[in-house]
Amino acid sequence: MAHSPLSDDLSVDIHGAVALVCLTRSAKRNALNDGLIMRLRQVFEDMGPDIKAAVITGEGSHFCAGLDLSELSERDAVEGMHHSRMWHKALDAVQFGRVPVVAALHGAVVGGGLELASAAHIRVADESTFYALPEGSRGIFVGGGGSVRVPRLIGVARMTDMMLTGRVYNAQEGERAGFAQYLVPTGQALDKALELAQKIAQNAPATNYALTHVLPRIADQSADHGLMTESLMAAIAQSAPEAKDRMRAFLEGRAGKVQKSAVQ
Ligand code: 1HE
Repeated sequence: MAHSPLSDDLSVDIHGAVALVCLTRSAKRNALNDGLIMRLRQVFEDMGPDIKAAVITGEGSHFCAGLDLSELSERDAVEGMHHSRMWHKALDAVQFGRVPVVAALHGAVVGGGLELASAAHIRVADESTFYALPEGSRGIFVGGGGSVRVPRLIGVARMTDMMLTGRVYNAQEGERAGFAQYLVPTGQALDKALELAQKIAQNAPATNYALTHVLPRIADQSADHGLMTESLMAAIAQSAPEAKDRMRAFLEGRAGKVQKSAVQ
C-alpha cells in the first residue's frame, strides 16, 4: 500500500486498484480552505488508469465542517463568484473524474462538507453522522454545487427546510431521506466503503463510465432524449469484448448468480 501525504491537509493511500483520499485537517474539523479544495481537484484530475475506484473520507471525529469560515471575510461579489466556480471545478472533478467515488461519512457532514459528499457516487454513513446546511443561518447560500446536487438526493423541499430552519438530520433520518445509501455501526463506514470500492473496481470500465458520466446526464434530459442516450450507451457497453466475456461466463456457469441478500 503506497501512502502519499500530499500536504498536511490531504493524503492518498493506494489499496490495489482503489485510491483512499483522506482529509487530514482534523484540528479544524477538515474545514475546506482554498488550498485544500485545489488539492482535491488535482488528486481527482490526476487519477491514473491503474485506479478503478476511490474512497473519500475525513480524519478525526468529523467528515467535514464545510467551508473554512476564516477565509470568507474579505471577498467582493466578483471574487465570490470565482470562489464558488473554483469549488464547482473541484467537485466536478470528483463527480466526473475517471472513477466511481464512495464517500465514507461520520460526524459532521455539513455545509461544503455535504456538498463534497454529494459529489460522490455512493455515500456510506456510520451512526455518528449528521447532516446540515448551516449556510442558511450564517447569512450565505450554498456555493459548492449544493443547490444542484443535494436536491437530487433528498428533494428541493427538504433542502429548503434545512436551510430555512437549520434542521439537522441524524444518521437514521439521513439514510431514510436519501443522503446515504448505507448506514453502518459507528466506526465501520470506512471499511464498508473500501469493500464497496473494491467491488466497483471489478466492474467493466464501460459500465462504471456509463453510471458515473452518462446516467446523471440522462437524468437531466427529457424522457425522449434520455431513452435515445440510453440506447447509444447500451449499444457501446454491449459491444465491448469484456461484456461478451462476462455474459459467456454466466452462461457457462462460471459467474455468480444474483443472490437474495441478508437483511442489512
Ligand atoms: C472551523 C470550522 C469551519 C470548525 N471553518 N474553522 N460550516 C459551518 O458552519 C460549521 C462550523 N463548525 C461547527 O459547527 C463545528 O465545528 C462542528 C459541528 C463541525 C464540530 O464541532 P466540534 O465541537 O467537534 O469542534 P469545534 O470546537 O467547533 O471546532 C474545532 C476547531 O475547528 C475550532 O478552531 P480552534 O482554533 O478554536 O480549535 C473551530 O473554529 C474550527 N472549525 N469548523 C473554520 N467551518 C462553497 S460554500 C460552502 C459554504 C459552507 O460550507 S458554510 C458552512 C460552514
